[in-house]
Amino acid sequence: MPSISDWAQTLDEGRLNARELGRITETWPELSPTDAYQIQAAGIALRMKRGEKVIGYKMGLTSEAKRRQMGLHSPCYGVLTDAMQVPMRDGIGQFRLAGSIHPKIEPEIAFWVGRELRGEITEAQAIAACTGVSAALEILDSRFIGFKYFSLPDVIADNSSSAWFAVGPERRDFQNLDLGALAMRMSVNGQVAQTAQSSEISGHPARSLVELCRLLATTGQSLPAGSLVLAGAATAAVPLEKRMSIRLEIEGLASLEVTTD
Ligand code: OOG
Ligand code: MG
Repeated sequence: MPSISDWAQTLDEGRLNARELGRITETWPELSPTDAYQIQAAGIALRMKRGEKVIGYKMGLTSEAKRRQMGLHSPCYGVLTDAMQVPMRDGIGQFRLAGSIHPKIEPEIAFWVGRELRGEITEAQAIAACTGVSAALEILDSRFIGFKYFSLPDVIADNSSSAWFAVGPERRDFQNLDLGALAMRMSVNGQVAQTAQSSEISGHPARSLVELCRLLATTGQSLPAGSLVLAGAATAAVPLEKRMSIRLEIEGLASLEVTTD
C-alpha cells in the first residue's frame, strides 16, 4: 500500500502536471486526519526542497457556506508558500489559468502575525499579535477528480486545496475596526456574486487564528512570527473561467482584484 511519502509524491506530481487523481481514501479508507497532515507536511517538504519558502497558513472550512458547499464539517489548515502568491500591480493580480485543474476563487480576510503564537490563545491575544489585516482572494484547486465528494482527510492531505492566493494592501491601524462585523462583497465581471459579513468566518475571523494555533499545537507546532494567515472564505467559492475579473471589497480595507487570461 502506498505510504505517506508515496502519496505526497503523487499529489505533488498531480499538482505540477495539473492532473486529477482518485481520492486517497478509495485505497486507504482508514486514512486519519493525523496521517493526512503528515502527507501534507511531506508535500510541503518537497516544495521547500525546490526552493519554495513557507510564508504562512490558510484555514479552511471556517464558514457555514463553505462547509455546506463541500459537505465537510470541521476546519482544517494548509500551508502557504511564496510561490503560491499571485503578484499584485496597482491592486490587480493577473492569474494564468494554464497549470490549474479546476480553480475556484473565494473571499477571505488575511492576518499578518507579528509575534509567535502558541497553543491555547484567546481572540484578543490573536488580534494583539497581528501587525496588519488585508482583504484577500484565495484560489483553490483540488488535485482530486471533480473537486467534490472527498473526505476531510483527503482534503487535508491535498494541502486543504490550497493553490494560489492574492493579498490586498495591508491595513496597520485596524485597532478601531470591528473585524467581526465587516461587510464583504465579491464581484465577478462587475456583477455582485457573493456577499457576507466577516462574522461568517468562524463567528469572528480572529477565531480562525485561535483554531489554527490549537490545530498546530496538536503536533507541537506554533504559528511563527511573520506568518500570513488566511482566515477562511466567508462565502462559497466561484469557479474561475477565462477572461474573468474578480473584485473583493471589504469595508474598512483596501480592495483587490484578480483577472484571468
Ligand atoms: C477546502 C478548503 C476550504 C476555505 O476557505 O474554506 C477553504 C476546499 O474547499 O476544497 O479554503
Ligand atoms: Mg479558503
